[in-house]
Amino acid sequence: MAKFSTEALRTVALVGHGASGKTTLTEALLHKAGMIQTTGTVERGSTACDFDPLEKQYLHSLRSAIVHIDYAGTRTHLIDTPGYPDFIGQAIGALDAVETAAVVINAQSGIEMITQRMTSWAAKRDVCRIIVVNKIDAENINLPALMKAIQDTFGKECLPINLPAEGGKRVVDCFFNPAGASDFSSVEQAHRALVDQVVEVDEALMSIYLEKGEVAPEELHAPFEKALREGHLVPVCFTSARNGAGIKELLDVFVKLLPNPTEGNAPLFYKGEGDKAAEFRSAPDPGKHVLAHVFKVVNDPYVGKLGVFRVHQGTVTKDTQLYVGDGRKPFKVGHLFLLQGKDHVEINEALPGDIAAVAKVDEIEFDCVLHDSHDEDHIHMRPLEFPTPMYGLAIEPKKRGDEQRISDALHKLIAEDPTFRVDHDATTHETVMRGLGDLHVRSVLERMATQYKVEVNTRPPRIPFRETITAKAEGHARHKKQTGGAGQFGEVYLRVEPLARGDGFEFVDEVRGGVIPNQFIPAVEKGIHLVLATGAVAGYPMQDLRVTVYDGKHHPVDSKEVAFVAAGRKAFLDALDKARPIVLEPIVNVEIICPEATMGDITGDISGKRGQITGTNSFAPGTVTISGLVPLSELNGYANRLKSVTGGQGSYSMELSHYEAVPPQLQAQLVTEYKTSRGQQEEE
Ligand SMILES: Nc1nc2c(ncn2[C@@H]2O[C@H](COP(=O)(O)OP(=O)(O)OP(=O)(O)O)[C@@H](O)[C@H]2O)c(=O)[nH]1
Ligand SMILES: [Mg+2]
Repeated sequence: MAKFSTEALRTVALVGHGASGKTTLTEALLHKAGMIQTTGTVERGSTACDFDPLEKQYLHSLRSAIVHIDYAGTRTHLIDTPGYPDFIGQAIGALDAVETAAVVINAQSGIEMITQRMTSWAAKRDVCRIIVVNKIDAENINLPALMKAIQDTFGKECLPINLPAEGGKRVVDCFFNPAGASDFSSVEQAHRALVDQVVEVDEALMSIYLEKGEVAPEELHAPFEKALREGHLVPVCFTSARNGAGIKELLDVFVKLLPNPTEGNAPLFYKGEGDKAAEFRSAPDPGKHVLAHVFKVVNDPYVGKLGVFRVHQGTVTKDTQLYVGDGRKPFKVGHLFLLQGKDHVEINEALPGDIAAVAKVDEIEFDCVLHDSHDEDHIHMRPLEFPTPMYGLAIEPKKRGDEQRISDALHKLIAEDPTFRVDHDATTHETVMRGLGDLHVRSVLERMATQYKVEVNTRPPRIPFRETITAKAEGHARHKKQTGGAGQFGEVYLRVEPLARGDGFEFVDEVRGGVIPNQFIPAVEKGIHLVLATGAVAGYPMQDLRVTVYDGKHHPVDSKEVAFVAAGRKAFLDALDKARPIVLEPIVNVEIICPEATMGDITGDISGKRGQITGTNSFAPGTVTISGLVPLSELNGYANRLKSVTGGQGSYSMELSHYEAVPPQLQAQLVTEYKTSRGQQEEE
């Protein structure tokens, strides 16, 4: 197999909203470069990147897929990422593996929510950006208006590097080409705008340019890369993945203009822990110590656990011994793979800029750093921020005895996906899986069934209500038991008071003169915690209150731990009776994407659910994003509701905002439910 030096490598992540054509574009690029003989389609499930059975079923990419394109003496490692909001975690992860993010925009629907999000994510991570306007063959599109919208939204540094010609059948280059015919704007103008923008980052070149009025394209290479690195230039290309327009030109942009690993922004690493961590940037030098970052973990049904990594420094060969993070024991690479969708090719070495994979190394986890020297312990990459999943579904095994297999499957799925979580609620005894949305959680369930052959029953999870108090109160209890031999004695006086929302629980010991001996104070606190866990009125854990123990009595013989646990518990219950306890509920931030025509119905619906609209945004013509604060308890079953209101066009995601008191009516209902369930338990 041909070898490519670091300078001959390119790394690109295709990001952007769902259905903008990223997977189809990857197919067209692979075909044009001669890497595949025929182009597959998403609809037929025959593409290199959407190879997973679930992707074929959903007609959406669910995970990032990695291919390589060898073309004109270079190798481009290309990552096709999902654009559906539920699977955005995969796209965020891919940004750490590349020099360039290519933001794909659907010419038909324009700038959409994920277009915007991924563009700002890429900028935040110092990744060079280009914009690819795809589907230029489609009917009813207005490219000049879209170009203006791109500049209005993302800045004047977004400049066309080629332009559609012959009614979108081909594109004409505007960087190396100073003139030519195009469908709109003018090649000459676009060329000049690019040169003007590029020379701005190089003063010496600028004065030559001002003097002569032109500079040779070769002289522009270094400043072009600098402009990309600084975000001073965001080139815009046009393509049709369907009729092939602009595909060769996009490959040429990869080869001639996109940064190789020595020209991009080297990623930020931290050495050390906490405040003492020092920042440094890796050097794309094959002779240095190895630093590689695992940005994707996947459990492949055929090869087992696959750790996919990007080499940032040093050379990884089959014989390299690699440490995983701070692990003491290295593993020998043995087999090193280059990925092409679902296929793997064995390779001998991976250089800085290469994306490769190792199989069956249990210690490898998402986001770990692989290195070849103990000096490199405690190294992390700048942490990525992922959205907090709140969309929940409670699960239980369909078959008894499946618990262990379910837990194993969930562990593997959690390891693959930073936006998927499983919580065990100690008070409700529920296992709740949480993801970013309905499709996300459903895809996990289907994967459990098809890949791991375990099935679970699901139901809406119990809402994680909490309790607190709203008034100050005093409590007192004396615990005394005399049964023949040694007795039990303990007496406690305490005070409770509300704290601000989110302040948790505070325990204060103000006992003076040893009236409760020091060694029994923890027993008093233990008694209080017994009540905290089960609540005062409706069976939910309590928060946001302070308990101060200030007086009591003991007995030299009969005082013991158990007596003070009991006295603490009873005194606390006594105080709670008078402290006007209430139930709190979680409020979530929701983002709903829906067709403009359904906006009125949706905002009305949200208001009817005790929700509050905090903003509406229209990124793409015809589509709006509605943000709001809504009680989580009102959103059970919302996926189906939204589906019916929008005819399946809407989607939503949510994350926790804060806790608030429930309305009195709901409180009364929760208290009754709790009393009934307790009554039943006692009967049993
Ligand atoms: N007319 C036209 N249709 C296209 C073009 N590119 C892709 N499509 C179609 O658009 C739809 C979505 O294409 P995908 O490649 O799955 O889009 P994607 O960006 O990968 O979508 P996600 O994986 O969900 O993020 C498919 O029906 C494609 O056939 C294009 O250039 N022109
Ligand atoms: Mg796709």
